[in-house]
Amino acid sequence: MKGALIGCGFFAQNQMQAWQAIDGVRITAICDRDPVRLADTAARFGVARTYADAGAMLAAEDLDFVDIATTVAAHRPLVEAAGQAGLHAICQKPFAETMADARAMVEAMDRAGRTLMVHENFRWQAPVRAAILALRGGAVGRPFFGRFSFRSGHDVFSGQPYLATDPRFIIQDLGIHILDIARAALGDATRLAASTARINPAIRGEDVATILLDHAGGATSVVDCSYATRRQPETFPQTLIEVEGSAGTLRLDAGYRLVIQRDGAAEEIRDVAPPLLPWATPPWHNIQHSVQVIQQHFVDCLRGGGTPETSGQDNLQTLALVEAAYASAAAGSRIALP
Ligand code: NAD
Ligand code: 89Y
Repeated sequence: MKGALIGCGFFAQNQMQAWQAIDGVRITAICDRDPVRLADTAARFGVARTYADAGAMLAAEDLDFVDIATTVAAHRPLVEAAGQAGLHAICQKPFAETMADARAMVEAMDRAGRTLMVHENFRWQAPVRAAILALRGGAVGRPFFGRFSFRSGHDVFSGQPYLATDPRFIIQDLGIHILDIARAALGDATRLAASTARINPAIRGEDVATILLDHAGGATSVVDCSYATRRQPETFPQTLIEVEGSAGTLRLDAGYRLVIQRDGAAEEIRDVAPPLLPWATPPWHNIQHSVQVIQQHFVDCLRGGGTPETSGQDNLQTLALVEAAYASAAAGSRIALP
């Protein structure tokens, strides 16, 4: 399978590492409008065919898929160009800047009859996946409460400077993953209320968000995110989870410890730490491993004809939660989801 990478920035380096580890897949061409990043990535991964313009690359190359690793503003035109070129596509999160763009992207790829997956990788992190699979397997019976928590003071701005200057920060960048985990664990939401704050005076957007969700299945959950939290141990980039159900309680604790307590049974404690891949660097190794897992899932879906769990269509629901959270925080009201 031949793929091309568009966007050779900070996070794409992980995607390139992961592609190298996936059997039967090769990234044969790469594109970036920044010549330095393009040349560095080409040299690092030994890619000979390089382009400054994605359209020129799609016209010249014989490809099966594109991996879109640019920031969000370029996602819609690039996904549409992939569809027009008859290619499958993976697109980084946040999928789109607006719901209208996201729907147009899904429609474009449907019209082209090609697979569109959003690189929504947090639900594929080994510890998070272990918790989701336990819940889906009935570990706590019928869930009635959940808490999905990401609180950190890690400096994410040095690697991703746009996070400090974009008008939207934590919900669009990080909360989107935690909302997606809440969906994967407890199902879609019907109503949401959010409040936000900016604690760090050096950034433009919000760095704290607390979101209350009503899920269609009857559970209530809290998604709380912060990049203003000073505490030890620093848990970046761990999502901590608690779910209470009719038959027990599940916790994903700091240090990748999954604890399941069921009525009348001894507490079950599992070490669900992610593996440290040879190319990974702690503490990012949890995220880096999930990149390899989600890209393998994409390839498996293409080979087997399946629909990715985080397809473009599926991700419309996650993006709707992001939009509703900003709308709720701005209006100070609870928002019903379509
Ligand atoms: P970045 O700014 O470091 O890199 C983006 C690159 O894309 C830049 O080199 C830029 O020149 C290039 N680019 C932009 N538009 C282009 C176009 N039209 N044609 C060619 N090149 C273009 O950004 P980043 O930090 O690597 O983030 C990229 C995306 O990855 C973002 O959407 C971000 O939210 C996401 N991300 C995801 C995770 C995750 O865990 N899933 C983690 C970090 C970042
Ligand atoms: O961009 C973000 C993401 O998707 O995961 C962590 C991150 O790099 C910083 O919040």
